[in-house]
Amino acid sequence: MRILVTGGAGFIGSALVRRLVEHTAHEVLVFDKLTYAGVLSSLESVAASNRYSFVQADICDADAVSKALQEFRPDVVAHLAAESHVDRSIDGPGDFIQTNMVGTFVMLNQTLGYWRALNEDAKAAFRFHHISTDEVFGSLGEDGFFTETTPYDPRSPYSASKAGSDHLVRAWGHTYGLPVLVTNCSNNYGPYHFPEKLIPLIIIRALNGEPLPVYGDGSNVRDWLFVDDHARALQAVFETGTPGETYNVGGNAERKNIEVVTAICSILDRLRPKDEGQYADQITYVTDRPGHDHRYAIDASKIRSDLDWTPAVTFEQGIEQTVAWYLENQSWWQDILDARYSTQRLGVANG
Ligand code: NAD
Ligand code: TDX
Repeated sequence: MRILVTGGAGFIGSALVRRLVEHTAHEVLVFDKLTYAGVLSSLESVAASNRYSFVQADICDADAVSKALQEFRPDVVAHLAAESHVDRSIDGPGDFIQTNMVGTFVMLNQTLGYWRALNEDAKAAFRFHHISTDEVFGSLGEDGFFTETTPYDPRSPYSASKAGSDHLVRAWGHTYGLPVLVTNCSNNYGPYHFPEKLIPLIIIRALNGEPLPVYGDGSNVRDWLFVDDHARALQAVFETGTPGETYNVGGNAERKNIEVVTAICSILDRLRPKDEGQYADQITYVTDRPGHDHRYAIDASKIRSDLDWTPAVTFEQGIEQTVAWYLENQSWWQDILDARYSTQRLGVANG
């Protein structure tokens, strides 16, 4: 198949592209603006493949989207391009509305025009796959799980913009018959994760001897999904999922933030012991994120029963691999620290 991947230079997009190029016969076009979060070196291992190509462009640019569709002629659009960081959405929501909502509208509208001109077989086989988040469902208490039918209740500018984009995608499916798929997944982690996110930020700051900021009391819970497991789920959904359906994807690995941070510290104590003391000595509780959602947890039974997908990597295996990857790939993250973002606090709303 020919797969157009928006946001393919990002964390999850690049994991999907590496998987598709290295483990399948599919052809891939990455369509990416290369914002602060787009990292071309994450695609180095596939750059020489003749089944990989790249175009630098904005999903809000209808002409650029149309040109990419007409020239590449995809069977699948895997739409991952987004502004993805909750803390940045608190500081500057405008880019989130623009890229996540307006950009998704442009992708849908241009894709619809392209799709309508396909022959009947190609039309029936085509998929527009929108990659979204469990944050659209809001915040859970101590019990319960998000299912595909949980009502939407987004609470941050980021999750509200993703909820809006999910609604647009389903509307294009219902109204125009575009064969759409939506996946809502939990917190991903793994190699090539941008240093603004909790896990890479903690690893890098620990190695640099800096305070490890835990928001609030550290009791917030996330359901951690290893990024390669997610990439495998995405492939299963666009290859075999039923158009019009939504699939929740989760890691079945709920952890409190403080448990994640202490797990990283103890792995580092073993793999890169400090001269004096332990990494956990650097843990510092800081002012909470405004509107901080308490708990996310996914019920992934639908994708398990319908598409035979389950996560293969446990949290203990995944976090060990991830810490080891950051130890072995300092040049990847040091370039980002030097040029783009150096792990400072974001998202403290100051009125
Ligand atoms: P990321 O921030 O690492 O990457 C986003 C990519 O999109 C970057 O390469 C960036 O350059 C590109 N991009 C941004 N704006 C663009 C625009 N206007 N036009 C073209 N390209 C643009 O994000 P990620 O963590 O890889 O997330 C990918 C998708 O998965 C997003 O839609 C996100 O909402 C969703 N998601 C992420 C997680 C997670 O834990 N990371 C969880 C659930 C859902
Ligand atoms: O320094 C920190 N300290 C801290 O305690 C940071 C950066 C985060 N946190 C907390 C906030 C969250 O409870 O850790 C948890 C994880 O934070 P993030 O890595 O910012 O992820 P989150 O806000 O949960 O959102 C992520 O998962 C869902 C992705 O960024 C989203 O794109 C995805 O939709």
